[in-house]
Amino acid sequence: MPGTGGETGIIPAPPGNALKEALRAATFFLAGHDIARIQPFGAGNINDTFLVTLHSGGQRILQRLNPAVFPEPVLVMDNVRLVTEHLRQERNRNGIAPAQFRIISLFPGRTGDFYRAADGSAWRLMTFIADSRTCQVIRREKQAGELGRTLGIFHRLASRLDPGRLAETLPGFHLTPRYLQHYDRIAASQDGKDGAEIAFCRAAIDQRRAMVTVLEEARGQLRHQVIHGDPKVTNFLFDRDGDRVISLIDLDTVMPGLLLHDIGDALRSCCNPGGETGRSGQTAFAPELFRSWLRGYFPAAGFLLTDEDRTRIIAAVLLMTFELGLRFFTDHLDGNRYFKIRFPGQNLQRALVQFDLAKSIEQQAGTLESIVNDTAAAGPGR
Ligand code: GN1
Ligand code: MG
Repeated sequence: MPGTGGETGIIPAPPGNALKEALRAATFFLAGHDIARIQPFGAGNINDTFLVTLHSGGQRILQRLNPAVFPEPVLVMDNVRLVTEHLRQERNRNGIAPAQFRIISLFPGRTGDFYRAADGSAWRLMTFIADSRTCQVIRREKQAGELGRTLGIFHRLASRLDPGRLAETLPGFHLTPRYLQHYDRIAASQDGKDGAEIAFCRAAIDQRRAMVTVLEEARGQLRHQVIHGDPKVTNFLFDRDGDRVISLIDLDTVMPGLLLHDIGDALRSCCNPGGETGRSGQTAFAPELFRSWLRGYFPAAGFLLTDEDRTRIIAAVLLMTFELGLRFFTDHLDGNRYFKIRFPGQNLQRALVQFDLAKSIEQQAGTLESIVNDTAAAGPGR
């Protein structure tokens, strides 16, 4: 399987080939003599990203879509184009300055939007948002508030786009019951020689089976619209010197979905100061970051939520945390075909962190419930 390192699923070590391929892709978009440097960039779990520096000093982001995850890159590109154009229009209409909410653009290539490599993978070139930085984890309340505010703006700007116009590039992406069925099939084919960590994950899943339908059962009463699909901490760009968020990137998963999918996923990422790669046993959900995030989100987009949405915020955070743990664990059992790993067992380690986080959310459910009630009542977003 290209890009995931074949049978073991470990990322291939020599970057030489990847860089050669990146250079070939870059020259589909740019004249070869304009390119000064290409270097690996970021740490996404799916795609391969490179920073291209031009002799003029300009910079671009070059990205290879992982064909094992995105078999239909044309649809992904169509969605990204449609959403970025819509966001731009709505940003103007809402009087938001471009510098406050920056939106990426795609560069056209010589004969189309993307370059097809010999292995079938698709490459595209995008703007690099200069003077920005990512944070690996959130530790300060102010930063959490900024993440909430920015996702709120994204939801508000996307709220008037007809979800029917977007392709469902990853069908059932947040359909947790579907992930559980897939897990059951994979787990049934295992030889049953479980170590303690595998047994822990199996038990963590079995204990929570009943909750996987919590959003699906209420779907008709929940806000459905275009969502981001992957609002984790590292997809928000902060300005270089301050704590202000200036962009929400990685639009490959923009899709019709529930606002609660995004809210749950954003909070499970933001309120875990240990990070997704932290040590299991040391993971805890931070209620003060949760409060700040909601204080940022509600005034920006809280009005989009129904009362039914509001009462399920904690259920959604728990569900998205559990879902990601389930996805990591299933991929570990299945030979790491989906999420890239840097060392054997990394997906198991990632799963343990999410299951620890789920437990921490459950233990604090009462506190979190009162935080939702206090912030929702106080916020002008209602
Ligand atoms: C993947 O591509 P990246 O690293 O931004 C995944 C998300 C997970 C995330 C967890 C298309 O995102 O759903 O929440 O890893 N993206 C896809 O880190 O599956
Ligand atoms: Mg992504």
